[in-house]
Amino acid sequence: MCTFYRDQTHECPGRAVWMTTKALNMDIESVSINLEKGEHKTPEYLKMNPFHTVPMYNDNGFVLLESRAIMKYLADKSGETSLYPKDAKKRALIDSRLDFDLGKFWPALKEYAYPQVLQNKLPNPERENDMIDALDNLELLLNQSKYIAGDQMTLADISLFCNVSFLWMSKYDFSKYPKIRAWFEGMIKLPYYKETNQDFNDWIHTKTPIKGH
Ligand SMILES: N[C@@H](CCC(=O)N[C@@H](CS)C(=O)NCC(=O)O)C(=O)O
Repeated sequence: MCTFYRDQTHECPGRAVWMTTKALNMDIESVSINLEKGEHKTPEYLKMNPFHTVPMYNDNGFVLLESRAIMKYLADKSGETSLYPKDAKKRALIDSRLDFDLGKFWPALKEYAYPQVLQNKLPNPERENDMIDALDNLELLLNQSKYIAGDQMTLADISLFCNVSFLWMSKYDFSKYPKIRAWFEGMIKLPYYKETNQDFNDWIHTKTPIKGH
């Protein structure tokens, strides 16, 4: 049996996997994990995943961690080829954008936005520079093509969308990023956007907005 474990509040990586299952038209059982209640640290969960992270995917005992790896695996398994094509160059471009997300965008978001939104901390100017740099890079990418890795939507768009939406829903000011704004407005028109993002949007609206910058 295949089961996908995601955090109940649907922070960024779990939501990206969930959106991917919908984009691929895959009907996968999902289990909601309440991090605040420590459900990711129960003996049963730790047995599958000693790193106690979500998302996690369990395909008949084959356990996979890391959202981007799970998304790629699901795309390959589904046989659908537009989100993660087989062509070496197209795939390499998507991989490079996903690495940008994992290595640059997500760490900047975690250090800059998470403490403000989740712990009500003041913005850290150094971390703010990293966030601006990551957003400037994203704007540059979207200046080159309609989507993040070319002219069609791929896994890179879904992964980065979930991170950008954390900032967006926390009222970050995107006025100097017209390309990101246009791309984001397009992504929220996806037919499965509401189903996969509503709980997150409701949850984040109960948190502290990003402070002025
Ligand atoms: N790079 C990982 C990040 C996974 C991650 O850190 N998830 C957080 C929730 S957003 C988590 O599991 N936190 C609980 C913990 O680390 O104990 C991915 O993309 O899947």
